[in-house]
Parts: sequence; C-alpha cells; structure tokens
Amino acid sequence: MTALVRSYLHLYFRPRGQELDGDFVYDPLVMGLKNLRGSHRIVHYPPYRGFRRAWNRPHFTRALVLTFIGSLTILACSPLQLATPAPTATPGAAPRFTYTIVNSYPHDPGAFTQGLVYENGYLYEGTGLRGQSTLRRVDLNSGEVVRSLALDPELFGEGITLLGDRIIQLTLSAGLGFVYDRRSFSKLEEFSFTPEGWGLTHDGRQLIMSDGSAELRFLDPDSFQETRRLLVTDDGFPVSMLNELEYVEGEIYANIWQTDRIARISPDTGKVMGWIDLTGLRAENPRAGVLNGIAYDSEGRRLFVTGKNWPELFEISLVRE
Ligand SMILES: [Ca+2]
Repeated sequence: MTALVRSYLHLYFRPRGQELDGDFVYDPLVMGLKNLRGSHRIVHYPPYRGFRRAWNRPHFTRALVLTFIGSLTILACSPLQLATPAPTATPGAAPRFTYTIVNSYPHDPGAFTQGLVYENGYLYEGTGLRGQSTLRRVDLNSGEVVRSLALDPELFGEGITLLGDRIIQLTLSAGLGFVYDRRSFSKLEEFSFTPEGWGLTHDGRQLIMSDGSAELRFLDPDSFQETRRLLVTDDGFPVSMLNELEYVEGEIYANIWQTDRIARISPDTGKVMGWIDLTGLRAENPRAGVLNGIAYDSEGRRLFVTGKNWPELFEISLVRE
C-alpha cells in the first residue's frame, strides 16, 4: 500500500517533462489507461504544449476519470437519490396499527369494489370492470343491493363519494366523472379530469382524488377544477399507488393498491401519520381480490373495510402495535 501511495505521489508531483516509463507498470489505473489507449500514447508526448499535450498526459485523463467517478459517487449520495420512490407501502417511522374484527357483514362476491362510503345504515358502492361497473346502494346488515345503476359497458367505474345530496363517481381512464342524485341515482351532470381516476373522498369542502401516483388532488366540488396537490410521503419517501380513499376524523385514509395496507395521511403535510396492516383479513376465497374499500360512519365512529370480490365486509377497530 505504501508503495502504491508513493507511486501516485510520484506520478502527480514528478518533475515537469519526466516520462512515465517505469511508473505505469505499478499504477493499476495507468495500466488500465494503457490498455485502453495503447502504451505508445502514454509514454511518448507530442513535442508541443497546450491542451492536446495535457489531454495526452495520462494523469490528465486519469483526473477526468476520477472526476467522473467522484461525480457518480456524489450523485449516488445526493438528495436526488433520496427522491427516488421507495417501494410502495413500505412503512417508515410512522406508528403501525393492526386490527380486531368488531362485526362482519355479507358482501356481494361479484362486486369488484372500487369505491365505498357509508350513510344511515347503507353503503354506497362503486364497482369496476368494463361491462360490470355499477353504482349501488347496499343495506349494511343484509348485504342486499337495494338500488343499482349500470355504467356504460365501455367504462370502468372507480372511486365514489357522497357530498350532500350528490354522489360523485370517477371512471378509470375515460377522463370522465359523474354526478348523481343520492336518492334516485339520476345523473345530474358529467365532468372531465386527467389523468386517471382511482379513489375519491372529500373533507367537507373539497373533493380529494387519487390517480395511482403518490399525489392526491383536491378539486372544487362544483367546478371540479383542481385547487391543490398533496405529495404523500412516509419518512421522506413518496408513497405511490394510493387508491380507495376515506376522510376519517381529519385524516385521509388510503388503500395502497395490491397491498393489505392503509396509509393514514395528514391532509396538511401529506405525511403518513400511521400504517394500518390488514394482513389476514382477506378471505381465503380464491375469487377474493385485493383490499379496496374503506367507509366511515362518522356518527357511530365505525370503520368498515372490504375488498374486490370479498364475500364479507368488516367493521374493525384499530390496535396500536
Ligand atoms: Ca371510501
């Protein structure tokens, strides 16, 4: 090691004009350059000064290589690296919660659940898949579908929310949303948005929608114009695949697509304030898909969850780990 350091010092601080014969034989980097450039170009300098001479000197080229390697190292440690999305739904420092089942209710196993809300003993559910998408009102206790509206078979239904007397429903990729009368399900108006519609909820003032990214969009509930975006992060890392949403006691709950986790998100900062792990809740029924339905009874303070084609819907209470 000492000989190697001495050889580098000799290479950098040797008297001007001294040739490299004999030096590069124990310098691994110069040896590498020798192989790349040919030894005759290392040993024999052109007889003039200037950039070309400097360029042809191996220590100049080596400095370029070292600068390049150093730049890569700095880049690897830079904040840009920290901005790289973390694996979806990997919990960071936020508190973790598991659950206990308080009640279970029948749920239509044919319902590809994409949106879920609760009011006055009924669930309002939006289902997906082209040709099977619906908006439905479901009796909580019996699971009976008491009203159903089929969407155009070309459309893929997504998230829904209930705001006053209106039900608002998104579609996946058509850029189209619908507003219905809550009681009759008659269509009141349509609106457009970009890029995709996934989950939908509201905070009493604005609609909040997800699109599968790590950003939530806030929309004016009358004009449907975007008013704000919120980047959701956990321990500094963006959390993508935000799906079905529910506004619960001042927090935004979000299913993380294709996982058994729900993120509890601060609507002010976008930080994940807690993770709910629902592992084990999904039925062993082979038709049952991923967790994808959160509804909250704000009067009874009951939290309901279900999933795509799950045969049951659960009321759960959270348990801090
Ligand atoms: Ca919901």
